[in-house]
Amino acid sequence: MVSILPNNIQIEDDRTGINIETLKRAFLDNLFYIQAKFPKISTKNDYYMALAYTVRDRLLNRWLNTTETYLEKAPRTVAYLSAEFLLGPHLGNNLINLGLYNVVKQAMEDLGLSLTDLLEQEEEPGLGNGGLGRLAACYIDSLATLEIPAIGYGIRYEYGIFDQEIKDGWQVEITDKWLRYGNPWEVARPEAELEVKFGGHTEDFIDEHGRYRVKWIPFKVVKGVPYDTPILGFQTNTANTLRLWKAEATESFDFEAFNKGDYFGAVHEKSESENITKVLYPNDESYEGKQLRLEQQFFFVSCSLQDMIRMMQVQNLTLERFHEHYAIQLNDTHPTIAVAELMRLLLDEHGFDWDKAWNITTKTFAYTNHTLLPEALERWSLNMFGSLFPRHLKIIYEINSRFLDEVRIKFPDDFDRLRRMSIIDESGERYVRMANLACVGSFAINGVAELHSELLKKTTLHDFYEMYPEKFTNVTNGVTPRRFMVLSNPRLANLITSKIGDSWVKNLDDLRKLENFLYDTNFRKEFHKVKQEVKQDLANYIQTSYNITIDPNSLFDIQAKRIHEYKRQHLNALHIITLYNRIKANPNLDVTPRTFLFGGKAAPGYYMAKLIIKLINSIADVVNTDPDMRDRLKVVFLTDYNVKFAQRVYPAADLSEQISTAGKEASGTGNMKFSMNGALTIGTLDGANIEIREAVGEENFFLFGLTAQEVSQKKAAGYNPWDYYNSNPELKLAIDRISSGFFSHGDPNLFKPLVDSLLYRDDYLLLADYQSYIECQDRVSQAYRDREKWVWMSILNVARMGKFSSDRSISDYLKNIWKVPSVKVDVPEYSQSND
Ligand code: Z57
Repeated sequence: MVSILPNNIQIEDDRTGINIETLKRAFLDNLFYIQAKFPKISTKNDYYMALAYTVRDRLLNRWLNTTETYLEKAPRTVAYLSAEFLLGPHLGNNLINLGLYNVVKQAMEDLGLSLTDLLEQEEEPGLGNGGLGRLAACYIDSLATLEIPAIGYGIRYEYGIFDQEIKDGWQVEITDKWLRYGNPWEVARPEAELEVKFGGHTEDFIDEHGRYRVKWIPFKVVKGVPYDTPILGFQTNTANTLRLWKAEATESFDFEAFNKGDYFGAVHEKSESENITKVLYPNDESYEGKQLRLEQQFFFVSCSLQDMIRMMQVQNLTLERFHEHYAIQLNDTHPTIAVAELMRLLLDEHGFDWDKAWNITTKTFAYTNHTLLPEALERWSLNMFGSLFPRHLKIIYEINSRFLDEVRIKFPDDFDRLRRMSIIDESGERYVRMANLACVGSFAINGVAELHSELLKKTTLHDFYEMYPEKFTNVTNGVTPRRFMVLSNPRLANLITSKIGDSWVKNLDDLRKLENFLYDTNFRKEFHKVKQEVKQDLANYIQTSYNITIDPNSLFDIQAKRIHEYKRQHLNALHIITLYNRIKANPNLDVTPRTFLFGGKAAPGYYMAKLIIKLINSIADVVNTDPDMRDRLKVVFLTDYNVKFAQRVYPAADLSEQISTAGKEASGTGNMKFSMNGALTIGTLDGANIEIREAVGEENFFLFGLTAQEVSQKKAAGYNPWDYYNSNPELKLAIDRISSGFFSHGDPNLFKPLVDSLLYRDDYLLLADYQSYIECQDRVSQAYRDREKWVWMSILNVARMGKFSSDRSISDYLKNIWKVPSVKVDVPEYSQSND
């Protein structure tokens, strides 16, 4: 292939060389020339930055050659549109994917620095809330690893998910200033800026060919500036691009206002525009209907679609083939306005007629649904939507009217069905229903685990399933073993590799080979030793950061995820209280020592979730200091749970809590990360738990609770939580302990809203599942006493997790939805002559 460099330019060895001396020289060079520091006056951050640039330099060859290959070959491309990418720190992951982890570690040691310390220094880009955002990050990793031409499009939030602090047991939110010290992983591309319109009105006109056309005269125009980050695959040359958009004011706007002599007005306009990408909305699975959020969605969608069109024009491809060139995945309904925006671009800006534009559009988009919770389904007030996007509303009306004609033909005289399926909700104040738009505008619709996809067809999207059964499919979620095994748990990864080689990192099914070592006592010992060492690491960390001593020989029982009533962190709390009560009643009871660890953020406006955090911390205060416990129970709420911290937590777990009410957790992905690291799961038949249990074997999984079907039957039959409260003394005592003020310094009011919600509503059936959960936990405690057996089960969990690699998920998307072939990227060898 042709070199992308002009002949007379050499890529310097200091920027590409990977032997240890070169790496050290390059590092010091970057420290000097980029950070403008020398070792004597360097901060830890200077060292981090110097190393980050050294690693980035070694990515650029692959990145630019990938870009050039795509430009030249114009291959079919996946565009993954997501309002969130919860990436986590880049440095460690890039070292793993480049295969440079060990040599760089050594190079740093030679210079008297610790790689672990430098990795700690990175502020992670927390551009997401939880599962959905982290899934997007795993998927772009796998797309690059599988050498698929792909681009991730999203928003460059200036403030990502808030940092959590705990004050007096309550969550306090602190703004996440992640860009404070600069971001060495991104490259701004101001030359590729685009304009996005908002508000105003439309005008109809007849064009020079006598055709009816529409013009959108906006109220304001905002600039979108792309910031690109390379996403390198594991041990491949493919480095795809994550393109995140930042909003800026247009010069023309400033200009107009300045001309009127309105200096403050101009500056105000500027900051208004830039507000669009200021901050991530911190709600996971509940939607707020805020105008700025809708503006964010349209902003990044419009930028991304215009960008794709522009790219095709550069490549001399006709837009008639847009759907052949791009497969666009809508990550939930957040980017769904793309259906209307692509129609607008094709109709108004590129002169297509309706049928042609609609044909292209509906062959382009595919939609992933991530939840059945009604409160998470997006619907925008028609007034707001119409005043921000007058043209899109008209387009949606037209889509809807044609769609409802189709429904009428398939289901004559079924007026209720028409009302339910309409993209416009007309039952009261009028709304645009984004899930309906996504279903109508996409050629594929998928849920994220088997059960979830089945329930979608039976409930939330039932009408759409009857209308378009062929669109529906399942893609069970997966997670990347690079970040969540190799990087986060090097001890385990090295042990595995020493037994079965390293092919499992790319072919996770190869972990099955571990089953051959089950009968090898030595291997089981080593496996157990690794788990204990990792637990010791976490114990040390907790000792230093929280000044709480926890015992690595106790059972580490961990629930780490967003705080939500359906995830039932408070059911876990009821178990802790039950154990506490048992020991109080019988201080010499022979209990299995346990350490309960919690981590997770509550949405700032979600009062009940914040109260659950306060409850856990209040229980911890009592349990951790009660001498009767004799250190047999410890409870720690780990502050500010994020990707960086998650990487410490998953490896150290013995028990993974996946205890959502059946039918509520679409998939879960933390469940996979724990299991891959050898934790056993206590869980309900919900989301991907079901498939995890199938994979690891039911004898290696602690199952409890009602099934999704039983849950809905029980609710239909009129569920009464008091029946359970009154008939179960342990349950009653646990709840009474909370309501009496035992955990709140005698204040019976503090937790009253929580207790009342359980006794009077219990939407998530904690009381119905309590007994089953407690009995299951008793089996867990028994099982942990037979450590040989436990280790056995733990090894089987690791060995049988192949299915849950995001590489498998992406292969499913490719085969069943995207149909995008892989493309090899060649990277020519440049001069390596300096050594
Ligand atoms: C989110 O993190 C998820 C669903 C949503 O609708 C929103 Br909004 C945010 C999560 C689900 O709760 C998980 O069960 C799932 O594993 C994850 O998305 C990825 O699919």
